[in-house]
Amino acid sequence: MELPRRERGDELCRPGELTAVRARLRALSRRHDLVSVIACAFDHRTRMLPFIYADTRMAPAGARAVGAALVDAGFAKTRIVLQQWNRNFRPAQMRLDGRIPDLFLVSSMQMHSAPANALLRDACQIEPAHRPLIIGGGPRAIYEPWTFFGADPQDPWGADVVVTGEEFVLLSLLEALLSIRAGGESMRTAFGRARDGGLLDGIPGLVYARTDHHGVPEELIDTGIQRLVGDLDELPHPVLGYRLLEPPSHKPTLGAQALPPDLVRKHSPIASLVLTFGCKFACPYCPIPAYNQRQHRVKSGPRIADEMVRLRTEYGIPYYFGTDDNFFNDKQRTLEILETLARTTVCGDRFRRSIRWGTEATVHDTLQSKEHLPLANEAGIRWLWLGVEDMTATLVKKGQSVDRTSEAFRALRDQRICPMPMMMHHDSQPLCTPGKPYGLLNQVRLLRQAGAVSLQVLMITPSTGSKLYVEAFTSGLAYDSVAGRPVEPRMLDGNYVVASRHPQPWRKQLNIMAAYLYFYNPVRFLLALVRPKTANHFADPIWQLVGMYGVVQTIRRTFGWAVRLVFGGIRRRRNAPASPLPMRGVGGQPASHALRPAPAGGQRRRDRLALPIAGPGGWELARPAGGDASDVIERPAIALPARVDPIT
Ligand code: B12
Ligand code: SF4
Repeated sequence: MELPRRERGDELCRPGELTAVRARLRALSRRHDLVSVIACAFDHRTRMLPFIYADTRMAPAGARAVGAALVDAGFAKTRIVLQQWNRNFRPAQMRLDGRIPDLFLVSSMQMHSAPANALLRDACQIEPAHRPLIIGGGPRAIYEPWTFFGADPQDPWGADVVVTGEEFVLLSLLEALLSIRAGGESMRTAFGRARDGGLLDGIPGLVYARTDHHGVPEELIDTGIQRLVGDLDELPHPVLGYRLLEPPSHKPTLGAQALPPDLVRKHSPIASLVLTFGCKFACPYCPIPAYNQRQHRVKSGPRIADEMVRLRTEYGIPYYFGTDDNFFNDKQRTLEILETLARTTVCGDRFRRSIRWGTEATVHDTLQSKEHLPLANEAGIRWLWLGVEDMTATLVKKGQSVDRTSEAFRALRDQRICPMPMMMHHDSQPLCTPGKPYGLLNQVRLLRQAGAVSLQVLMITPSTGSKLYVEAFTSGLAYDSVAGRPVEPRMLDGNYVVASRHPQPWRKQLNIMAAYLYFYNPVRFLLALVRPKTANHFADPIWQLVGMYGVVQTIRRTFGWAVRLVFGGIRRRRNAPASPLPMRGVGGQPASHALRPAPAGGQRRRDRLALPIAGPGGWELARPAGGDASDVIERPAIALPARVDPIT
């Protein structure tokens, strides 16, 4: 189920609204000496392909954006702890400026839920009188805010409030709290008063708990879908966030100083930067268009140039990754960005000599902008991740085909831009189809021939906030456990087969390994040394080396799951994950972020689901079936231990 859409015309903040709240907070902050710690949750068990290097060497933009917003608002005593670099960090022991922080913020993706919950639990060990106000946020919060609240009265833990939106929501919350906070009052107490006085209910994008007198949550209140900031130039500058990073360490406590600017590049040589948000396509397995309320939001060319140049000169960061959903989505606005960057110089040097960057786009839009690819080269683009998914467009149609994909790859290579395909494996796709381009290996081969430098192959997996999400569960497509081992959030990354109708799902798991091994291997490495696919002679072999290391990690981590799929009994789910606590909107409205069951398979719904999908055993089978068969076991379980790996 997708996030509901706000009323037409009311999706965006008014122009200047974020700038105004930033200014008001700056005035307010002079009277409040706040200390804040932001922790970015990271489950190290998720380290494998396709992002084995970028996952730890690119300080996440979300936590940095929150930090930048706090500093910009006047709260300079802020530190960002990345579990990527600090896996032993314990919030109960954190002190900054000699104090227990006033605010403790946790940023988490869904797959990093386990360490995020451990952080929240640990923070709740702090005595209530000194406990910081605990705020949750990030992609997990956007789609499943209830997961930040413990529901067991015997074991209370959790956030005080969850932000289901972006900087504007957080800053609006802080403004509301600081406007009533008495001198010396804790932020948590001020929050309690604001909540009980209804002060938070006018800020869309929050979920908070109403608690009993022991502090145990009784119900969750959802203030609705956030308003999005349309003009991304209003966002605080990302240069601020890099000043706040906690240096890598093995200690549970915080260091005396943040990472010095001259060491930022060493630990985070790639900077992820928000350039645009949104995509005009509507792939049924993707939550992005609904999250963006079908809006396309952009930064201006001059602003992007300023961000990259300042990050390059202040921290020395040479590589950038645009967090775009589809960079070429709007040709005119893309051209404006590219033209500005191509004109910009960095310390007298041409932009593309100093700054190299990559981003994501679709095959269709890349071809639409084909004649502008020389400009993209001038603007410093060196890598383009393309959502090819399935070259034959059997899984989903978004303007790609074997010929069009090859054409786009050739056009990119001509401009020294590395094409980086992202593929989706699905039930109806065989490993190999001799003489036809449908099989997974056939497509990988074609992609490499066309110039692919890296490869992403993921199994199609229910994605929170997508159209198909709830139905993947209610139809019994999604697994609950295999051979007694539960499907955990960390496994929802597409690397594990956790939703399939294939009679031999282990084949799917092995297919992914085979595709990676076919692409990254010592023979190809040697070939890349003599006949690289890239203009830079070293780039192709280096990608091969990183890829080979990644393949080893992927096989090491997922092979056991393949074995379970061979021998184990599969228990399927019949219900989508939902809040164990009652959830409601403000004024008795339904809660916008509570997943509601999909309507029982009427004709209209079936038609819509079947539209982009074809092939036996694929997602078109994901239709509600009658009865609750949550405990259907397809093969007798053998006695494999239901082991759960330690988090670190
Ligand atoms: C760049 C990116 C990556 C990068 C870097 C990720 C990183 N850690 O920096 C790489 C390539 C490594 C990556 C990998 C993966 N990614 Co990714 N990635 C993205 C992408 C395109 C941009 C993320 C970003 O930086 N956005 C910009 C920042 C500013 O936005 P943000 O993080 O959402 O933060 C904002 C708000 O959420 C909020 N916020 C964030 N934290 C907090 C905390 C608090 C306290 C508050 C109040 C607010 C708040 O404020 C921020 C500012 O607006 C997003 C899609 C998207 N457009 O967002 C997917 C996305 C984050 N990725 C996703 C996924 C699934 C993955 C992978 C599992 C894919 C895969 N199978 O390999 C892996 C996971 C790897 C791993 N081990 O962690 C999903 C997460 C889904 C979910 N519900 O958790 C997303 C959302 C895509 C999607 N499906 O919609 N990814
Ligand atoms: S093209 Fe990519 S970003 Fe756009 S809806 Fe499809 S999967 Fe999502």
